[in-house]
Amino acid sequence: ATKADVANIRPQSIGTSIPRREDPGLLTGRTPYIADIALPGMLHVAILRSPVAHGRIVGVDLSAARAMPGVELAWSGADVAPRCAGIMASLDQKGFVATVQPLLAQEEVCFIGEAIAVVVATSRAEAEDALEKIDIDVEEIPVVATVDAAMTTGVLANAKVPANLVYRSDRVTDDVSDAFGAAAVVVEGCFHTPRVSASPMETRGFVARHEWTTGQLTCWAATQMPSFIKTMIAIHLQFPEQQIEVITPQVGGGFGQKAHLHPEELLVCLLAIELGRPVRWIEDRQENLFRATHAKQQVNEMALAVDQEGRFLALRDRVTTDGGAYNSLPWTHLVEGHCGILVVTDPYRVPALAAETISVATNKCPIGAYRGVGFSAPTLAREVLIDRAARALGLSPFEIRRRNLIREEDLPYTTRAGLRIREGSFLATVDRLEAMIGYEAFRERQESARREGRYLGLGISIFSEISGIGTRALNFLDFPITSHDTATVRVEPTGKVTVTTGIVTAGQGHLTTLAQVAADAFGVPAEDVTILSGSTSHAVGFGTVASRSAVFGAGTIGRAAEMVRAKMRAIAARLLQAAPEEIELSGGMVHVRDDPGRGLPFASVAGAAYFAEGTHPEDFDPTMEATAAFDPADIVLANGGHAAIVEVDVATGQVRVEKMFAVEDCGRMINPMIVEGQIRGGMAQAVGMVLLEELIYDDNGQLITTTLQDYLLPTALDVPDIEIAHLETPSTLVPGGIKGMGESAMISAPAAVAGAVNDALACLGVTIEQFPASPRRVFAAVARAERT
Ligand code: MCN
Ligand code: SMO
Repeated sequence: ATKADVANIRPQSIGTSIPRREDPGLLTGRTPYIADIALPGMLHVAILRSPVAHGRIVGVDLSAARAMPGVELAWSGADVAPRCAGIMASLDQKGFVATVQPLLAQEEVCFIGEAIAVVVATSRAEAEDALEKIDIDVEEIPVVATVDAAMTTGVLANAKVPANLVYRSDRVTDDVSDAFGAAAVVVEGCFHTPRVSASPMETRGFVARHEWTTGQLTCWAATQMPSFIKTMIAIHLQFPEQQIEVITPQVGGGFGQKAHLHPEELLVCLLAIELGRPVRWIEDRQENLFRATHAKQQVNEMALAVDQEGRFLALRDRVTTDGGAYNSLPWTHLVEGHCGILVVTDPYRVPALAAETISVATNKCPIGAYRGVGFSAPTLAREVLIDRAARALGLSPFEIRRRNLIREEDLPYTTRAGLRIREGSFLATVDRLEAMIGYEAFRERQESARREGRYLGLGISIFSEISGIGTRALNFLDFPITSHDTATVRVEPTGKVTVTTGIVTAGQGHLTTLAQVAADAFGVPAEDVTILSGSTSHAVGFGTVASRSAVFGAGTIGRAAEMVRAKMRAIAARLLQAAPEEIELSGGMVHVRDDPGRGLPFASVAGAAYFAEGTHPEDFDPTMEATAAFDPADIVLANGGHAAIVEVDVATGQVRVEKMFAVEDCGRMINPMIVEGQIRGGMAQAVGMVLLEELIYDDNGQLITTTLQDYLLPTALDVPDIEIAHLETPSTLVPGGIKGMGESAMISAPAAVAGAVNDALACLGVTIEQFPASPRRVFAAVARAERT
């Protein structure tokens, strides 16, 4: 067997919306987060962060801070440098400029909020008081506050990044000039997507305890990637990996922000080792806004050439990403623009593609992963342009998409960027969305509203999502990383099932859905299965990122369960006097396939394995557990579409989202309720990104949105009713036919909202290409149109 083998799982519990077992703990506040960890003798960390965007550190005087009450230790960059050189983020790609991010700045600080010094004290309050006594002498140097400045001024944002250029890529460079020359319609735009923060409800946090007698380093981390963090601690601190355990009690949301190795995590380990006492760091909300990773800020200069019938001839895209001062590990600056151009034509037949991406360093917080990684911005630009082309040709937005989407007979279809699309229900998605919306009726309503001075708009977006990301998908995206997960499945003597997994849950409900998978693998009820997750001592895994957990959960559990099933079949065959191949597990029984009456309860067969040697076939190995790895044989693509109806108040510039729609095809759903919860959450974030959220830096590189009063997250008041429909095209690459979907709404719902705003204003000749479409921007655009 190979790690890509697809074991058979017959859906039974899969497909049902059983309640989430994590909810009683979450809803009653009994589930612990990092800030709930209290260890005897624990000390607390406060971090001094740079008040300037760019400077040379002349001196850091810690003497007064060290003399403050309760202070156990104070360090600056000079103290840390001999212990750890910093986080080296490199990629084996031609032209990629690696960066080293020190845990505490040494000679240079490169953005507001970069850590300069740290204090450890008996309480957080004492640590914060001591921070105020630290005397820092930082000589300010010129700031690179924008992409334009990065590319024109000659000032370097980070002395180690020549010309401020971290990466330039032109992997797809078809000659598109003929296509553009021959086009009946060319639509183009310059789309700005904002710098946003994933803003998880629980901020980052890390507790470390080093037991000097045993050498054990135990860490409690709010992370999506515990196994990765464990290995990175070992490598960066040259610490024996077998003596590290990373525990994730419950992660209060991550959305990509916690899918990195953060400098603070290594720093807290060093402090715990140095002090021989447990050390805790909890990020506050302000730190989260200016120092946890930012995301998505980029400009897509895109053009689409279309013929008279509305068929796409070519697409051109030039993406410039404002990536901040360093690369985050492991995703680097490539996480946005570069991934984006590789998926930019996604579900459409586009015969020619010329795409270029550059990523530049600025004196801003480094960007990192955020739900919809790479996809959100180019999808928004593409879908808004498709709507514009439809208007120019007098086609409906559904019709133009129908004419260009990949059809059944095109499969497998390889995009110009080299993405092989094996399956997808693209046309069915469009038809379904059109029916849900009631397109004709909407246009009539839009017309009559307009006569009353009200501006309604409809936007739609079609996507496919690279889900269940493993080695194949990572390599396609130019991350030369091999990834697999393992799970261990054990049948207990009483017939209950214990599964250990490397998957860590950040709110997705894996303890429930993975139990459903394991239940179906053995034909037992889900309540007979327990999922153990949350510690690196359980199993290995790449982490809960890139919509991979459903796929990897099903793959690892499916394969490990198959090994244990074979043992159950061997015993049952002997007891029932049948051949092992004839034995099946279902309905809590182990029985002869075509004769369910000839069977034994699952628990009896399990018990026989442990307690009745006489039932064992010759040479039987009674290890009733197995560990298996999984990594899909090819890229697992889910697909779907979104739509939004908005109303724009042209007198105030205010946009209200009236209703949103989603069609999701993630293959077979494990738990439809959880899938719908994922969609709703992502759609709320889409409303935030397109209408509200923006991290704003001024010309000096000062972040001016440092509270949630300035950085506007969507609330229940901003998120409308959401109607959801499902298509189910099972994947052949994954046990149970499952595909991932955790990012889908942030991949394509932003495009739907942006398209709806543009549709509402099209009759005024107004286009909106800069987001968020705040009242100020919309109002100004309408006023500009009225003047001309
Ligand atoms: N699921 C299902 N049937 C399917 C596919 C998925 O029932 N066919 C379920 C899964 O079992 C899982 C959930 O839906 O409970 C999402 O599954 P999947 O698509 O595999 O994504 P992951 O579990 O790997 O979660 C990661 C994904 C990402 S990358 C981001 S970013 C994001 C997201 O999940 N962050 C989240 N959703 C989030 N939801 C919450 N509450 N918190 C976050 O931080
Ligand atoms: S941004 Mo999700 O953690 O891949």
